[in-house]
Amino acid sequence: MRTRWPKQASASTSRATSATSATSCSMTIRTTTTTRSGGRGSRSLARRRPSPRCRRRPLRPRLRRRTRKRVPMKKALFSFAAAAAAMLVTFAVTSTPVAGQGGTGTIVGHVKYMGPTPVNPLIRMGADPRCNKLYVGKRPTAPTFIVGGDGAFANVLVNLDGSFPNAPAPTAPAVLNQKDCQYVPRVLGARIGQTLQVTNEDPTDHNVHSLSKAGNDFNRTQLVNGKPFDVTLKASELLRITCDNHSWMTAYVAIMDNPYYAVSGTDGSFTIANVPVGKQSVKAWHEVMGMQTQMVDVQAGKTTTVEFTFAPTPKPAASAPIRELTVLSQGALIALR
Ligand SMILES: [Cu+2]
Repeated sequence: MRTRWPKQASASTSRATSATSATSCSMTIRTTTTTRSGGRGSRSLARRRPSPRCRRRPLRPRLRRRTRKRVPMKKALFSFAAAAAAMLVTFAVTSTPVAGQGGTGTIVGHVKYMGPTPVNPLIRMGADPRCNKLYVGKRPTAPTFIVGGDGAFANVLVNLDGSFPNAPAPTAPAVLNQKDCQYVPRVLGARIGQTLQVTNEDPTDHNVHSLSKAGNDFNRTQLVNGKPFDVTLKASELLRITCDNHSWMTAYVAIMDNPYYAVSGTDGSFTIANVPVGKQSVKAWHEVMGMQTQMVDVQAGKTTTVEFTFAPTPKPAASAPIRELTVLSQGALIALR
């Protein structure tokens, strides 16, 4: 029996399609009839039996689908390009933001020392007459505490703690000088990959020795009027440098993996520029007073101010003399006044 298809199918555009569809349905009916007895194919063939819905379904939906697929090549390419562009825009909007994309700000701060200025230890330079000669009539001291009249606290390393995008190390070297038989500066910031250049202005020999725990080892003798020597800093650490010829000489080189650090000057101030916006952890470190941390909120194009105050730990108060001793009960409570 041949299936009759509705007449509303368009004769002009779907003649071939109409014939194919009709044939397909009629073949399905015949096949189902011949394999109905069972066997492996009966189940799948049963599914191919034309349903009343199949018989009643007009051809128009299928014809429409085929018509849509015939898109001109130029139009198809244009649509693909537009879709790709839309995907890129969507990715850019929804991708995880990278620190710094939201702009940068500046952290300006001040470090203060509260309390009586500590007395720095006296340096006896008699071991090297050439150093001793530089201090005739003076009493050289170790520059451990450099405190101004208003409490301005120098040589405090300030840096941001966190993960930041990679930034190239400065091409200019970080310079550590030896002057008046001391390291100058006492505290120095530098970057991984940066060159540490050691110079000598003294009328004596030095032996520059790094006490590294991270692979920044060097131990170099530097003669009077010797040429500067360079060392490439390899790993992040707070590197202590001493001199094997002069036991009082000490410097600290903070080797950073990001550019966000500074050392407070003699006025106690510091500036860290181009800081990514957002919450930032700011650390301040002094060789004797230790570490402090503060959180700041950096906003794009703005300056955030932070102040660190170091103070000596108060000594426990001396116990007052006992004036009166009262025994409240036998061996239980004793009140001291
Ligand atoms: Cu030395």
